[in-house]
Amino acid sequence: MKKFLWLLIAVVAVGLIAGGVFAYSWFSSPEAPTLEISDAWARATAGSDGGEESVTSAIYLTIHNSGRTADKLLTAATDAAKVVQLHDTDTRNDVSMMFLVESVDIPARRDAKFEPGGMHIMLLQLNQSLRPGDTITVTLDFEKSGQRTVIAEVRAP
Ligand SMILES: [Cu+2]
Repeated sequence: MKKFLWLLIAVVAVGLIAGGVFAYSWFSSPEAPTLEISDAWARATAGSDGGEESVTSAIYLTIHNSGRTADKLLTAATDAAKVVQLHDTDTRNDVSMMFLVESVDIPARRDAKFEPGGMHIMLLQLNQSLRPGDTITVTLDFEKSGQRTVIAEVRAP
C-alpha cells in the first residue's frame, strides 16, 4: 500500500512538472503569430546538364511560427514570374499530382514546410531564366502578419 502511495505521488509530481514546463513554454511565447522564414530557394529552370529549359519553377521555404496564434499564407508574388500560385501535392499509387490551394495554414508554435513533393509556391509564366546562384525576391502576404519579403536562392533541382 505504501509503495502504491509513493508511486502515485511520483506520477502526480511528474505530471505537474511536465504540465508546468508546457504551460511555461506556451505562455512565455508571444501571443501574436511570430513568423520566421528560412531556407528559401527556387528550382533552377536550366541545369548544368544542358537539358531542355523548364518553363515553370517553384519556391520552397520553411515558415516557423513561434507565436501562440495561427496565421495563414494568403498569396505570394515575385518579379520572376507573372503567375504565382500556392500548390500542394497529392501522391496516389506513386503518381504525384499538384493542386492549387486557396491559402496555407501556419499553425501556432509549428513549422510549415514548403518542400519538393509537398507544398510549394508555383511559378508560372516566368519572366526570366532561373540559373543556379541567382537570387529572386519573394513577397508573402499573411492574414495576420502582413507582408514579408524574402530572398530565395536559385538552386539546381
Ligand atoms: Cu505546383
